[in-house]
Amino acid sequence: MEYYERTVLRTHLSNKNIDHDLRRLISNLSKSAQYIAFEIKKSLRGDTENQNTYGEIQLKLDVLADTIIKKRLSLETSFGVKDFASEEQENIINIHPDKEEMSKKYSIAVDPLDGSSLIKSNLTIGTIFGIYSGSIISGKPGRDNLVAAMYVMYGPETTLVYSAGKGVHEFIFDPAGNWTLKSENIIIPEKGKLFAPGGLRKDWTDEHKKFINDLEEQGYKIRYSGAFVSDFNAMLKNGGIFTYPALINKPQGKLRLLMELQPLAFIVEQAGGMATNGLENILDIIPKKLDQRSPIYIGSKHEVQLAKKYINGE
Ligand code: AFP
Repeated sequence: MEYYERTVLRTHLSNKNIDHDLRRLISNLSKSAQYIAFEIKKSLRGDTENQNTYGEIQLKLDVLADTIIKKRLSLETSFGVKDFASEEQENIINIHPDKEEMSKKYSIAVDPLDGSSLIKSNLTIGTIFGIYSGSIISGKPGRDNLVAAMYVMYGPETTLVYSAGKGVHEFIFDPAGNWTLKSENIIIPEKGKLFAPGGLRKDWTDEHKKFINDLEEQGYKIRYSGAFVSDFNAMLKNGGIFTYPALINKPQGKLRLLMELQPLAFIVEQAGGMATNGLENILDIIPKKLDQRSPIYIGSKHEVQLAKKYINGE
């Protein structure tokens, strides 16, 4: 199907009968991703002297990505954002201090540029958004607080994958400047043949070592780029498992629950997959603090269930 025949994001959201403010919010964030993609290309071309979109001196790209997302949200007129949390910020910030509390139905947690250490090697990196109803630290498990999640990949193609609880759908940013539908209702294969091991082998627990050894014995192939969002996408499309485990020196692992793990756990469950910390589902965890980290095993059901057996010493 040609680009011009495909459904664009805003039409798709409307057809899915998604709440008006949530539709506007997803569209607003997708627009920010377009600007981030533009700034990444400028930076890769060495065009760092020029000022960025907002007339500021060139910032580190992850800080710039954070700035773009916040600025575009602050320009929003039709709704308010309750909490805004970012990997680039110490604390929750109030994007719309002057808006009515009533208009602030949603909060956002974001990893503005996941994999930013890969920029200089021109590998695929991305942005991860979690959209929460009410406060981000709500005292509720992620399953009862997340209403949507989205990730954008800045790779050979700029793509956007989202779910608002009605399936997982992928869009591609086309030459005409639209997010056009590429695939609807994506389902992760029940079983795959790829794995991402996470961390350094010397820091692995015995349980994790035994799990990885088993996968290697079975002929699974390693796919580990250093960007969670890209490696996750590979598992979503091909089947398999991404893990960043509990390490001997970091029992909570490295990745952040609110900005990275819960959003992608929301998406993988919508696609028929699983996400666990080895003991409980990621979406059943009640986040206690903004930068809470967790071990993660996420992907096809078969491999995640096998991982749980090893981590629990079964
Ligand atoms: P950066 O955003 O600092 O590049 O870190 C990326 C990341 O948070 C996640 O996207 C990767 O899966 C993970 O770190 C890679 O960590 P290691 O460098 O320890 O393998």
